[in-house]
Amino acid sequence: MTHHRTCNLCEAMCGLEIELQDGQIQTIRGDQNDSFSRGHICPKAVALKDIYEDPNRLKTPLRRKGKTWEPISWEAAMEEVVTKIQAIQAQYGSNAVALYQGNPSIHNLGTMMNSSAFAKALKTKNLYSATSVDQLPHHFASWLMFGHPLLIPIPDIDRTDFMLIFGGNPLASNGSMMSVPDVAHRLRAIQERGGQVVTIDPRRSETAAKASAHHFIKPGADVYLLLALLQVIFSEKLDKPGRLADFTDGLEQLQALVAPFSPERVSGVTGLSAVAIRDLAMAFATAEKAVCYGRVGVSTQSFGGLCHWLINALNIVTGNLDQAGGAMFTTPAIDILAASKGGQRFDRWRSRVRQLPEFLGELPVAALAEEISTPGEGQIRALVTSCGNPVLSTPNGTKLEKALEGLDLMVAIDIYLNESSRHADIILPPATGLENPHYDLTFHALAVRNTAKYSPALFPKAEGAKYDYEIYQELSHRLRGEPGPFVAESPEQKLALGLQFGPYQLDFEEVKKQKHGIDLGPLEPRFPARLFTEDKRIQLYPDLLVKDLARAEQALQESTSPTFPMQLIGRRHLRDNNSWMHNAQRLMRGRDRCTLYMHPDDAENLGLKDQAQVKVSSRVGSIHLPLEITADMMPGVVCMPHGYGHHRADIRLDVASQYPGASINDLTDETVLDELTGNAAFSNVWVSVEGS
Ligand SMILES: Nc1nc2c(c(=O)[nH]1)N[C@H]1C(S)=C(S)[C@@H](COP(=O)(O)OP(=O)(O)OC[C@H]3O[C@@H](n4cnc5c(=O)[nH]c(N)nc54)[C@H](O)[C@@H]3O)O[C@H]1N2
Ligand SMILES: Nc1nc2c(c(=O)[nH]1)N[C@H]1C(S)=C(S)[C@@H](COP(=O)(O)OP(=O)(O)OC[C@H]3O[C@@H](n4cnc5c(=O)[nH]c(N)nc54)[C@H](O)[C@@H]3O)O[C@H]1N2
Ligand code: SF4
Ligand SMILES: [Mo]
Repeated sequence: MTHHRTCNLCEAMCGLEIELQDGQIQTIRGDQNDSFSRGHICPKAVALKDIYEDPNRLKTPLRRKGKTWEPISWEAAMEEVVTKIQAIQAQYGSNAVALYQGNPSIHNLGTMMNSSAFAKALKTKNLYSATSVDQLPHHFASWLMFGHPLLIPIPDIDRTDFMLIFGGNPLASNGSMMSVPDVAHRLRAIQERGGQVVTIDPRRSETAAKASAHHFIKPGADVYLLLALLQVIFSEKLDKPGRLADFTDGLEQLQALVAPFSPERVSGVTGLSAVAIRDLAMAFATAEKAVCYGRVGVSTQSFGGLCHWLINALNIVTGNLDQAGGAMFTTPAIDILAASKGGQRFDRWRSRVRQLPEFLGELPVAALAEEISTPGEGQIRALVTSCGNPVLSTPNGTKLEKALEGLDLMVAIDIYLNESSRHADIILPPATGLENPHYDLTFHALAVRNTAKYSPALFPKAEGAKYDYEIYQELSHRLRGEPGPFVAESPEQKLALGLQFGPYQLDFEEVKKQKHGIDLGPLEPRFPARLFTEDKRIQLYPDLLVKDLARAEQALQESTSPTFPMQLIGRRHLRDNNSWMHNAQRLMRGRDRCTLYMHPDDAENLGLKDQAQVKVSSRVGSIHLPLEITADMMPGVVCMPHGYGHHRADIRLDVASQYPGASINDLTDETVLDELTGNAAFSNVWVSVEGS
């Protein structure tokens, strides 16, 4: 039997062709007929089989019993979770319970459709997610400029002549905030049609190695480069917003604002020569179709909000927004934007301890540990995590780990007993991956073509297991104290309605029949109609962002610390997926990937040899890992992957425990944020390195 589905592990939405014999998976290949991915897959897709078959994957609820765990029934687990949450809220108020939602939430239809109702049923303002260690700046800029946090510009990669990439490494990540299967081919095609791909990155990444040009930049300095690129474009009179000028406010103010940021002024702070900056600006502005795209490297830094504003500005000023070959907006078959309106989304309440503003109803996860461990009115006493591993994925994981130990109750909705869920009192494991039907609500809205695809479940859920939507709905039902027995509602009904009332009015039964997906065409210009701003105009000069520029000006004066003279940045590897796929043996073969990259000159100055064990320290802590000397690093900058640190005792992960690595987030600093958006600033962490 052959089964077709979409891989739900990353954002690329690759079509898979899975061969089964006697109920066993024989092969997992790329689906050549998939309308979007055209046969592309990466090694992680094959690990879907490993996750399905993994004996360490949890299938029944667990309750902590001292240092061990006992399986319990769903009824007992649900009852205990809800009774304890209600008791804690009765005693300490509803905000004493917090929720943290991690990355796989967005890759899971049942979670996508039910977790916000669950959050509402918890009646708490203490909502946290991986968004604040990832992409808040994208949403912030889109909200202020286009009126909706989800109206994200997507590079029209298949038609552009010039793709300028800030802080993204799609050859390792397969693209992000840009669903783009087989990105390597699509980037090569730009070059083959005479165009250019240029990367700005403190590391000569896998993508940089294939690009037409790469410029090293000092971590966190992108805001200055972006200001200077705009300055050159205006001063050389290369600004040509075209039809965008009819519905854009603030062009002249922006021109005045960037005027002081000449290439000469920012050369030192960015590490690019003034000539290189000027040439880059001219090349971008004179390309017929160009797009500037920024991702994790410019979102997870102190000026993430400013960076994404200025990236959008660069596309607008050069007439490349909402234009073929530029940064465009999707028309997804289910319009997730329609469900929520624009309006005030920021600073409606603040975190208790550090007074950090809420955005989109969430608080920065960098504040979670202190909200748990600081006594006083409003202290968090109970935490529910869902699809998340914050001990490894949020800044100063060590501090969070200690805080978790002090909770009255922790519940983890998770498929593994891992670094975070091991602190839970109760773990509720849902069916996952191949056991779930799938539709990418979010990623169809972020894809480089308009597409739609539904995947049926391949396997039934394990006996006695629950689907994620059943868990969320039942917890919500009980928390709300609804009368009568609980009846679960499958996500398919809502999916059918979303498709029927979406822009293409698709019939769900028809969508189901198209097992290779439906291609709904290239991205089309959508503005001004699609704008969510009240006056249907683009706001190029938003107050909050303009004011925040003062912080970047201020930082220009700051000097480095002698104790921690080097900057630490992160990286991703093709065979890692954040923190949670290291239990698949086939992904772990080969060389140790959890190493510290360092430039040869720095290694020589420090007297360090390749493969030596080194100690890396920051304000927050120290870790040990092997050194890898490489000229691909910018001098003064070191780099390691995130998602490792599986040495934490007593977790039952057979393979991952053999590849513990060290956690970068035992070094990253929870006090270093993009102060405007609340996003963690992983690229602005200063460290020292010594032999160990
Ligand atoms: N220093 C540094 N830190 C980073 C980053 C970085 O670049 N540098 N990147 C950040 C980014 S972009 C992200 S998105 C975050 C990710 O941060 P998190 O989302 O907190 O971490 P993940 O490693 O994705 O953990 C996913 C969890 O979900 C569980 N899981 C998997 N599938 C399912 C499922 O179907 N249902 C349920 N209920 N659980 C499931 C896994 O077992 C695992 O515990 O990390 C961030 N942390
Ligand atoms: N294989 C694999 N794929 C993944 C994931 C994974 O863990 N593994 N995670 C998924 C997730 S959750 C996400 S969010 C996406 C992320 O997708 P990407 O954004 O493409 O992720 P990275 O590979 O981390 O690329 C970030 C780049 O930014 C650079 N960088 C770091 N600091 C700076 C800086 O200050 N300025 C500039 N200009 N560059 C900087 C880094 O060197 C790196 O090359 O990937 C997704 N895909
Ligand atoms: S690139 Fe992403 S979607 Fe495609 S096969 Fe790999 S993990 Fe799955
Ligand atoms: Mo992410």
